[in-house]
Formats: sequence, C-alpha cells, structure tokens
Amino acid sequence: MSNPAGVSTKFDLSAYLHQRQEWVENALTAAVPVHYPERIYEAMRYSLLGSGKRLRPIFCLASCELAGGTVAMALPTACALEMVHTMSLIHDDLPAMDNDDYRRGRLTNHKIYGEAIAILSGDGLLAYAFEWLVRQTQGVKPEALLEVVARLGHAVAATGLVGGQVVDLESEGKPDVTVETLHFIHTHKTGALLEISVVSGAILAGGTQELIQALTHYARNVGLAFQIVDDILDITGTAAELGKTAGKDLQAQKVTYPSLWGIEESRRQANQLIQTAQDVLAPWGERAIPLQALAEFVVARSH
Ligand code: GRG
Repeated sequence: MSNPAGVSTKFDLSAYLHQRQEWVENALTAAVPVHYPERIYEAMRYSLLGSGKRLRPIFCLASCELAGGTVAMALPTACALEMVHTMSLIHDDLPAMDNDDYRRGRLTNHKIYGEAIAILSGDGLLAYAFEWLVRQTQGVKPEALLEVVARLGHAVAATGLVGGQVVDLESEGKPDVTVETLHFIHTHKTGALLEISVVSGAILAGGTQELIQALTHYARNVGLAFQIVDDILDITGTAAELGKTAGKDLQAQKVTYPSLWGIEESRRQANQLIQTAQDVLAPWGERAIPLQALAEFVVARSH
C-alpha cells in the first residue's frame, strides 16, 4: 500500500473489512426485525441484509476512529447510511427509473415483492434510517448528532441523490452529455452519500474543523474515483456477470467516463484522484491508514 506519510506498516485490509462488515450485518439484522405487516419488513430485509460491500458504513466507522471516537458512537449512523443506500438502490431499480431485473446477482426488490411494496420498502428504510440514528446513538454531543442528521438529509434531498438522479434520467439517451453534466450527476447521485459517510464519523467523534475539511476533500476525490471505476466495471468487470446490467446495453444508453475519455484515461484519472485523496490525509499519519487503504480498495475492487 502506498503511504504518503512514509509510515511503513502492514495493514490487513481484508481482515479490517471483514470485521466491520460483520458488525454492520449484525447491527442491521437486529435493527429491522420482522413484525406485522410482515411483507414490508421482509421486503426491507431482502434488500438490506446479506450482501453489499458495506462501504458507506465502513467509511463512517473509519473516520470516527480517525477522529478518536469509538465504534459504538458511529454504528447507528453507519447502519442508517446503509439503509439510505439500500433505499436508493431499490428505487433506482424500479421500472420508472433504471428498470433493472437484477441487483447484486439476485432479482431486484420489485421483481420479488411488486412495485408498490418496493416503493414502500424504500420509503420505510429512508424514514427509519433517521429514527434509528437519532434514537440509538449514545455518547455523542446533541449538536454533533443534529449536524449529521441535517447533512444526511441534504445528501438525500434534491441537493444530493434526488437531484443527481433527475439529471441522470434527463440525460438518458442523449449522446451530447457534457463532462460537466456527468460530473454533476455523479457528485450528487453517488458522491453526496459517500461524502456524508466519510464526514459523519468524524463529526460524531467531535473531530476538528481541519479534519472535517480534509475528510470532505478526501471523500470528493474518492467518490469521483468510485464512479469512474464503476463505469469501467460496467464494461470490463464482474458487474455484468453479477447481473447488474442484465438485459441492458448500458453503453448504448448512457454517456460515461470511459465513453468520454476511453478506459485507459479513465483509469489514470481514477488513480490520480485516489493519490490526491491519500495525500490529503497524510498529516494524520498512521491513524489515517484504514482510510488510505479504503481509497485504494475503491479503485482496485472487482465489483
Ligand atoms: C427516493 C429520496 C429518494 C432518493 C432516490 C433513486 C435515487 C433517488 C438515486 C439513485 C442513487 C443511486 C442508485 C446511485 C448509484 C450508487 C452506486 C454507485 C451504487 C453501487 O454502490 P456499491 O458498489 O454497491 O457500494 P453495494 O452493492 O456494494 O452496496
């Protein structure tokens, strides 16, 4: 792993990810038990549990750790971030949006439960995410928690995910989408939630303004690199094998970074963004190693 701080260390990213994925999986399983009316809880659990890289929760836990906080301080927010992310995937797959039949290698929520329940399970997860983080967070200053709630709302609203999705839908089928429009789509549709994921952990832990600013810069670079790699994987990687694009010729429908820049240049840009993200956290030395490694994972991942 490259280490801009010059700290030589062996960091086992795989063990780090595995441990946190398990914490998040257990916490999410407990957060959404099945009650009457069972069908909606089952639909929520179908999309929420058992798969996904859990990157957003792990970014949140890692930044809390970097700011000197504990896992317990950030775990409810980490779960809320995954609930919001899951909501966005369920809604993104709907016939009115991307109309996808498969997600993470299995049928999408609406294919199993029908459109009405899929819409409602997304709505249920979104609202519950806010309740969960407010009620479950302990040992955090109320002002910090309020700031996280406000920022999460901002990341989901028309200022974030929703705005990005609208421009994405409006751009579909248009061959003349500019790199600026593509950038708007991704900084809102993908970047906004990644940014609050990274920054929320440090806010909860009472991190300094300097750290929060650095993490914002880190997150914006990682978020864009994440999207570039996502576009590359749609063409070359295992995403199609996993069924993400089954039955669709995405390249024919959407302007992407590789379609504008080519695959080689897109990869170069992604690597450059990751290098910048790592450099930003270099002053935090060894404490930033998990986030440095996570940044590399984003470009090296295969799905
Ligand atoms: C209804 C309030 C409301 C908002 C929804 C549908 C929508 C607005 C926005 C779409 C957001 C979206 C689906 C962005 C794509 C993000 C993305 C790159 C997902 C893949 O993330 P990974 O690789 O997936 O982390 P896993 O499966 O590992 O979780």
